[in-house]
Amino acid sequence: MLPINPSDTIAAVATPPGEGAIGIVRLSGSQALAIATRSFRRQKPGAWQSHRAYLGQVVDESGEHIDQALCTYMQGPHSYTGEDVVELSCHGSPAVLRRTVELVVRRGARPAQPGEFTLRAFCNGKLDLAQAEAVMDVVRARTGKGLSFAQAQLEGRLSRRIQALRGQVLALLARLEANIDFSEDDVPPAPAREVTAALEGALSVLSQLLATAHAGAMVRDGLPAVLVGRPNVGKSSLLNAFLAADRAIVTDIPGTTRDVLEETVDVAGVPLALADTAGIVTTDDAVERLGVERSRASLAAARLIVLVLDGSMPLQPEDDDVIGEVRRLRESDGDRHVVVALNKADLPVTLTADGVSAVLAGCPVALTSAIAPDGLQALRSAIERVLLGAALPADGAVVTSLRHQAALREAEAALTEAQQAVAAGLPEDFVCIGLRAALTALGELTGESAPEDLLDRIFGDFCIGK
Ligand SMILES: Nc1nc2c(ncn2[C@@H]2O[C@H](COP(=O)(O)OP(=O)(O)OP(=O)(O)O)[C@@H](O)[C@H]2O)c(=O)[nH]1
Ligand SMILES: [Mg+2]
Repeated sequence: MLPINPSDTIAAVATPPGEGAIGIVRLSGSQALAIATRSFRRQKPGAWQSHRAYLGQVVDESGEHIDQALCTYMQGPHSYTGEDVVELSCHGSPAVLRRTVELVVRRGARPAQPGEFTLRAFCNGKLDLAQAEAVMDVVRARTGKGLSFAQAQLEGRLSRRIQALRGQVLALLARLEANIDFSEDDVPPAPAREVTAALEGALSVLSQLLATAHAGAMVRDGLPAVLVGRPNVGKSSLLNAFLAADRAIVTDIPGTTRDVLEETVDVAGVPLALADTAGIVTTDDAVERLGVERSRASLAAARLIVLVLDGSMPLQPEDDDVIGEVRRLRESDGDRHVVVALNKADLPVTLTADGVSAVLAGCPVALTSAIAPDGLQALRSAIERVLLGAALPADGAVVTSLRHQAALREAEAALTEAQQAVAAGLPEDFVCIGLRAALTALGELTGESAPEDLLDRIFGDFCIGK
């Protein structure tokens, strides 16, 4: 998606739908100020200065006041899009915002497409593609860690690593191409040792970046998780403890929860879509049976299973049934994580971690209490370990997007082929093919070589007004 017409001035509401203290209508393009001056009457008329806010009224063609507003003018290129930008900060009323957008459209603006402001920023060189994507990640971040990764990417931390890497690969390519073009002894050939070392350096940067991708994606996208177990072990109590809120009904009657209840929970910066489920049990009660079916569906869909057991009593036959189901699921898909919560640890402990390991080997077991202060600490740490593994770099570049991960893997494969060509003593042309493919893959990440349909996909996913 290249801008439909880059000379159009675009307009959109930039704040969320619904009521708010303030709602902003944003304009970008060469006519932004002209349209604003036709739609906004300043309280103190005068010359417009960039990066100043002016109080006045949004006024329609007949002179009717739509709303009092603050109008901020940002002259290009010193603006978000790189073009002239005007923001009208009105009262956050859906009626005011709709009428204001309709007015500026009648005055010559075009309604913006989703992501079109950021697309313009990208086309005007204000942001590269990875940074543009980070804008949406900042908007959508659900945990503090997700936000700091998105901010780092927006600030250019990943882009700089990629640019440096592209620079190294380009230098090597230039060197080899010079050899091919002037093979009549003018240029000494690059020794294979040197080429190999350069390729190894680039590959090691790629593998450092890729090592962050799994955890980075978890933090950005989260994953579906489920609390399962037989009735009365404390699943709903644990959900409430995670949320520090009285969200799910808790009673001492087995079979309290009938329906699946899902909430987002932040564990070590990973937004878990955590489902509390009905206790899994064989029952004649028709309603409970439907609940158990839903529990099984949530269990099958989860990437993280928190198997809850009551540590204050020995394993019951119903526990064994649930353990068997979890074990089968884990064996059928190794990418599914399981953590055991040995709950009610505030009571005298009967069931131990060793006892659990004897029936379910290889899963971390955490002592939990839904009622004790800090009763979830061990469970949180266990989840962090199974999901994130080794610590992520606090200030380094982290790969969070699957698209970036795929581009880096492509670059890695291309450089590996180049390395094999060197090792096999193939002509330099073969090495150059690999280097060029790596450059294209890296360019797709930052946008230098992004095809139009890729831009369509990326910016089409943005919200309107961003
Ligand atoms: N002492 C103690 N009691 C707990 C703990 N967690 C839950 N309970 C109690 O155990 C009983 C059952 O708790 P729930 O959270 O409703 O259990 P559940 O697994 O959701 O039960 P179902 O919805 O019936 O499957 C309630 O009386 C809770 O107060 C805990 O950590 N310690
Ligand atoms: Mg329950």
